[in-house]
Amino acid sequence: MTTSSRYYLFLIFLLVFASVKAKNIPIRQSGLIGHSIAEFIPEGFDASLVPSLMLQKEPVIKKALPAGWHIVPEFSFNEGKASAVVHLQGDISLYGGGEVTGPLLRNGQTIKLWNTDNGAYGTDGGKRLYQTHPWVLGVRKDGTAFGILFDSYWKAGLKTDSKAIAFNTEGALFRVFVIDRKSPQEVVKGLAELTGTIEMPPRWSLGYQQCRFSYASEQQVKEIADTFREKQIPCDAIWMDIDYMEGFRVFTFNKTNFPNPKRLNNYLHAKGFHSVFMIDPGVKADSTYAVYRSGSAKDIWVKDVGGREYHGKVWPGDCAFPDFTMPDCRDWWAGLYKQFMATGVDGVWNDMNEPAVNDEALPKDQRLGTMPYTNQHRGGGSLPAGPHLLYHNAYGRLMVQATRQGVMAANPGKRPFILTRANLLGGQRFAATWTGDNLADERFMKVSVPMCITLGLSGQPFSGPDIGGFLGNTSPDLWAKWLGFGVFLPFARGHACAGTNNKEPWAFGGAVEETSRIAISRRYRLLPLFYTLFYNAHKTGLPVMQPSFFADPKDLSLRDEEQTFLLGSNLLVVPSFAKEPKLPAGKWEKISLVDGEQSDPYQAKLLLKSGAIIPAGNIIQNTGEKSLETLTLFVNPDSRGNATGELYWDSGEGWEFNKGNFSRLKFRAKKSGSKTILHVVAHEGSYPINEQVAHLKVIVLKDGKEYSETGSLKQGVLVQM
Ligand code: MIG
Repeated sequence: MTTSSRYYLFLIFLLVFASVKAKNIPIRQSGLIGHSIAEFIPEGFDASLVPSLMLQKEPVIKKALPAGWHIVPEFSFNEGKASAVVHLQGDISLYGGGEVTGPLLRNGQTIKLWNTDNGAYGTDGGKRLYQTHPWVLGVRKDGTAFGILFDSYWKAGLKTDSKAIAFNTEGALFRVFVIDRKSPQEVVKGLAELTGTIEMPPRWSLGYQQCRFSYASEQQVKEIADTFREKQIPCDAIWMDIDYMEGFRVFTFNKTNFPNPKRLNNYLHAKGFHSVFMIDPGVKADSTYAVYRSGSAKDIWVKDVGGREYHGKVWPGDCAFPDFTMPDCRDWWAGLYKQFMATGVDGVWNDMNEPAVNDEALPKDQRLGTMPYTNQHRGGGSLPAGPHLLYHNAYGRLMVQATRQGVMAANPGKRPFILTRANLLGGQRFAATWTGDNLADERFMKVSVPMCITLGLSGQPFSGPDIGGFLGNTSPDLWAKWLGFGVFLPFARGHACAGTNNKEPWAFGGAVEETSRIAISRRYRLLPLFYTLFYNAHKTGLPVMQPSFFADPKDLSLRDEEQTFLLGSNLLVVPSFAKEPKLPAGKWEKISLVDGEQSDPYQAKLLLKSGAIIPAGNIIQNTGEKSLETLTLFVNPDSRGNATGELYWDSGEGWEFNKGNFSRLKFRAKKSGSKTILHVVAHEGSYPINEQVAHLKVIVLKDGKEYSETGSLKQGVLVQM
């Protein structure tokens, strides 16, 4: 029996046996699988119909639910479609859902989980986007919190209103995981216990990234790179969009415009740049094309309902699509990266992997924008065969798993950097993300803040928008405003659609060029902080970018604050567009990083929390330069004169840090009479950080004034106030 006929038999079975009205389904099994993490398995759950791809490992029920556990999902099943509802008691602030537009506070929102290429997607919610995150975070009035993971990626809707959270799928019964803990931070860490964390990214991926659809030739790429260096605007990577390929054939290079990728990559490397190249899933169905031929020989293409090789139109014309559910296919795809990476490519950008298919030739009511739901995926390993309706929302996630596998195998000594447009909850383990085709428009600029916060609350800490806006022309004013805070987003990349104006930092005139230089230099000064936060995200799942209400989860006035955001838990970023933002209580002190920022209205304001210390480095032109030559610590002593903070550092590349070759410093500042004394109070790891830090500069902030002194890591610093 073929996969699809088995699937249809299953559907017929369901239609015959399901009662007309939604049938409530009892819970077959429940219990604790971790610290305050419960699993609920409905009667009739069949793992082969809802294979898990979000969880990092298969959970094991260890204990019964404790008495008084009150968040219990109710399952129902109607005409083959499974749902779960969680009823809410009291006032709860809801968050999450992954890549969504609309407000940060998700009470009263509905999202459709069906990965879709939906350019200019609007800003008030409701539209489908590129990713699927069936996850809701709830925060109670008292600051305690819970999270609900619906473990199904069948096509679904997720409705979060004040009385209930409802997840309605078009597929079989699924499991639900509930985390109930003392704070939202602890719940987000619990999500990481279920779905894993990001791998440590290479340090260069935290620098500023410059992209355009497309830099048209090797010559133009070199000119862009040279201009950054001439103008002393820091930058770490130049991105190659689809036009570098030969006729949009993936894993090829255009013979006229990119004849020698190795030469280009060498050139970029010599100037301290890295390169990122795009790879799409669609493979041109062309029997003279080696990638298509090898895929065909391996028989790894997605099949249509009749068992024939499916073709859909994308950039290159008719394409076959790798069936990433098959382990053989993933191995084959991974293998393609060997030669590709050998040209010196540093990072990979996987686009169009919803997958997007251009079916505009079809009548409007028949267009899907993707492959037919009945297409067949063959699975293998732990994945059963299933229709596209089942695997659609996992397609990008499986693609980046294979990409990561290939990039790792090609350069085992390096940390992969992969950016993906489509993904699934848990997919942060494989790739970073950006928020797709936004518009050069103030509303898109503003919504980019809650979008990235929400991704962070949904397991994906490494995200950012196309700064400046992708579609449409960007005005100097919009660019300056957006970059002024965009440099503090976890992923900081400028990008522009074909046919729009130039959007490099110098393209908007002299004044905005200076604003751009200051903004980007500020990010580079904060590289030690960013790196520390990424390490923490890798270790614990705590997001790099956090909502301001994390500063005080009991303060109800912060619950819908979405103009400002925190970097880690100590630094508040207030974008220049922010109107009357609600600030967390306490004495936050303004810090200043780069000359000229004080008088530049486009720069975001940076406020340091009372009792906190954050590390900053030098202004460098790329992350390969000496960031820590002067390590600066900004200190905001609390009312008793105390403050603490930390720095994580390592070589920035490779895996030696896993063997102890890193340095993790803890700092403590204390008041002593009219002085503040700063010491390193703990030092973990064997990385020789003392060789990097020639000077330690401590800046103590008090009532808007700075007091500073220079010393060394070993001796500490005494600051006269
Ligand atoms: O159909 O590769 O979102 O970032 O520049 C458009 C060209 C395909 C969509 C991506 C965008 C990229 C563009 N791609």
